[in-house]
Amino acid sequence: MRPSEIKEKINRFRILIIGRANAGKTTILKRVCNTKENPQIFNGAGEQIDATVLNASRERGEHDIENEMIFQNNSGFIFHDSRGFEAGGESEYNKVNTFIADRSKKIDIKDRIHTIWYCIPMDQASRAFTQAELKFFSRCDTGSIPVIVIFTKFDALYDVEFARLRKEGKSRTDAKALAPRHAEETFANGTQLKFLYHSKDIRRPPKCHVCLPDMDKDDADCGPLIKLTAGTLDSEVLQQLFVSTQQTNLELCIAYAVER
Ligand SMILES: Nc1nc2c(ncn2[C@@H]2O[C@H](COP(=O)(O)OP(=O)(O)O)[C@@H](O)[C@H]2O)c(=O)[nH]1
Ligand SMILES: [Mg+2]
Repeated sequence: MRPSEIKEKINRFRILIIGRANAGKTTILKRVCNTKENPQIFNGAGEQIDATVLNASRERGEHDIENEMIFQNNSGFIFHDSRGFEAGGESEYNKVNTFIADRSKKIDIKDRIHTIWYCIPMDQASRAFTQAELKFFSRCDTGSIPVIVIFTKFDALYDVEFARLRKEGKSRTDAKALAPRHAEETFANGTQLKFLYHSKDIRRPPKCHVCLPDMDKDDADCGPLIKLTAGTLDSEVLQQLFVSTQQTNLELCIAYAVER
């Protein structure tokens, strides 16, 4: 598809993905669009940003929140990427907040943000919420836009559990087999989720969350994220729009078609 054709497509589902650098955002977007290619990037005025210029700069222009990223492979999605507000910086937070507020005022449904995916990586030593995350979930008014937290790199917790099971004397084979389920249980009963959904400091908790391991692997499965996203949309128009982007997720399309 030529860039002009890509831009012309009207039926699009617009997602804002937020998360610190290296959280695994781009990896998830590629997985969702079933591609290994980098996205095409358009600025706020709809002009394509030159790929040769982008390759020269490390940022590749992905982190201006106004920019639209579209993957040739699945142009039903438009993504906005925010690298979050690493140090809890007020100006970065304001940028995200303003962007969400501005987009919410758009009259045309296609210009609004339809879903927010907030990525929190599990491969960090502390695994505590950062100031940026606290700020977002205590203050950011996302209105009617569903916010889904994605606990990315969840396989890091498998590794932790594997080490623990080995210490308990389990064989390598047993520890490997048990680690994922143990990690999921430990996490489900752990402090992070309790804090996210029940702390009085978190005044605007997400709608739901999903844990995604091994998104960097070839056989990665982003199905749980797709299903959850479809499930959080409250209008039928948006549900249909979302399902129509699911070229790679036939099962979901069929499920909705049957329901209707
Ligand atoms: N172990 C593991 N590594 C991942 C996963 N997802 C992404 N990565 C790696 O994390 C690094 C950063 O990913 P990227 O998508 O570029 O992060 P971004 O900066 O948020 O866009 C890359 O080296 C990925 O291969 C995952 O689910 N598990
Ligand atoms: Mg990225």
